[in-house]
Amino acid sequence: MVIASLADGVVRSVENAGDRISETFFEPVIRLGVTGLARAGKTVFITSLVANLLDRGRMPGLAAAQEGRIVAAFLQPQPDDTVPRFEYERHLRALTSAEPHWPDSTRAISELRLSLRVQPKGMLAGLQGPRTVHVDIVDYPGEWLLDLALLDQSYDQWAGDALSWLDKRASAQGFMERARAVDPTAAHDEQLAQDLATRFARYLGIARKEGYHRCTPGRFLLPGDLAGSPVLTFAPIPFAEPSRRGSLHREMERRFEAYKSKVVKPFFRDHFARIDRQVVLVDALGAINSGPEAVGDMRRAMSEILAAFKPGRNAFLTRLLRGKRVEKILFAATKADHLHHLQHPRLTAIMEALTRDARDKAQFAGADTAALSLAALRATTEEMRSHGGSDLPCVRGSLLNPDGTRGKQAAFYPGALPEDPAQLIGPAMNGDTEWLGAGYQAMSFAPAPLTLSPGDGPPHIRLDRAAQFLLGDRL
Ligand SMILES: Nc1nc2c(ncn2[C@@H]2O[C@H](COP(=O)(O)OP(=O)(O)OP(=O)(O)O)[C@@H](O)[C@H]2O)c(=O)[nH]1
Ligand SMILES: [Mg+2]
Repeated sequence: MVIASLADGVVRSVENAGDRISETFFEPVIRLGVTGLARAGKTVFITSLVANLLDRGRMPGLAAAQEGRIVAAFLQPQPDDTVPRFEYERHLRALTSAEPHWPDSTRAISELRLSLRVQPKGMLAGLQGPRTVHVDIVDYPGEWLLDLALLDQSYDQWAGDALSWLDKRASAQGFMERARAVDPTAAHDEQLAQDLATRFARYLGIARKEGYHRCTPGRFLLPGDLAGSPVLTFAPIPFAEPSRRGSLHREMERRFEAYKSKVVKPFFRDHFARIDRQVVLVDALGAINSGPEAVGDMRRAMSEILAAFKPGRNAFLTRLLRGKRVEKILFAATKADHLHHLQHPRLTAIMEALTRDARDKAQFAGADTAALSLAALRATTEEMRSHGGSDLPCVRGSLLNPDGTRGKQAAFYPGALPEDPAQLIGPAMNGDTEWLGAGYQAMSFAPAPLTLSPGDGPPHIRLDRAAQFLLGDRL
């Protein structure tokens, strides 16, 4: 333990020194983390943000762009050699081809460096030439932040918790039968361990489809190159004294600890601890459409995710960060183009309410936070339609076919979001199974074919405001 924590500290301070030297003597680097739960809109957000920073015609809300002080923007090789590059060109091609389609699901960490040549403003403007600011954008799954809570738990605490919620869910009964039948004191058997882990992972996949967000350990759903390795070959099993050497229980315990030290800690040390600014994307409309349970579960997942941004909550993280903290956190409700702009303030209010507790605490710790609703890639236009004597604010777009292709054009009124977010959060926290009164319906739209004028990036809603909040003060 002591050796591990010393090593964490040393790596961190060397990195700190490196960051500081390059900032003072060379060119400032902003590390921008982009996270959110699966399908929140991370890939589309980064692709459109980068395209709109390269061609800034649609970025009036970004002051440096509006003032004409960004003289050049270009992509460069990223500084981290072992992190996959964010496949910007491929994702942009998907969104802007003649038959545009949404990019594939990504589900792992990736990184991209965008460099901006910026003319300083104020007193120095006339004296200095442009300077270079690097923006390192890091895309990582929000599920990985949920794993932070595991660091505070022993195997038996985690397994006990997991078994108690699995017990209540009908779709987990296949796994539960198997788990109840094992003898934890029997000698470890690799076939059995693999069978339990496979069933457990399969159940987590079902839970995700059922709309549950808190499906830890996070890598069971997104194993990447760890698939099949012992750190992912464990499952919760009941506790029984004594836990003997060589027993199934002891091996499960050992692998759980290995998952914490070889998977969870390195992510926080190598990636999370180096982030300066963070955007947390939330598909709030999707959750509202799925019903109160999904909203309640999302609210809990959000507060667990945001716990990672509260310094002091976790001893490992406190030691790792050593006083460094994320300076700005933006909470953004994505896919706002599903709604007429008249409803956007309500969506933002819901976003604020979903993250209120966590926001208050993060603010208290010195981070500057904001909430807004945006669409990284606008797929609809707005129109008013008269219906039963009143005007309904609608959006129009091409519906998305189940196979991902573009279907017919339709105008759509999703229903009214409540003015008071408590009307959503209340039933969600009470465990209601359906919204009372008028429902809310979501629609999936296909990306629209684009004809971009020179100098313009893809159409969006409030992406410039997001960029101003996240980067504006450093440009
Ligand atoms: N209308 C609209 N739909 C969007 C927008 N952004 C994302 N979507 C939809 O949300 C889906 C998921 O977006 P991604 O950017 O792939 O989400 P992600 O968070 O990277 O998802 P994973 O990689 O699977 O975790 C897309 O396939 C679109 O259907 C947007 O700005 N407008
Ligand atoms: Mg993605």
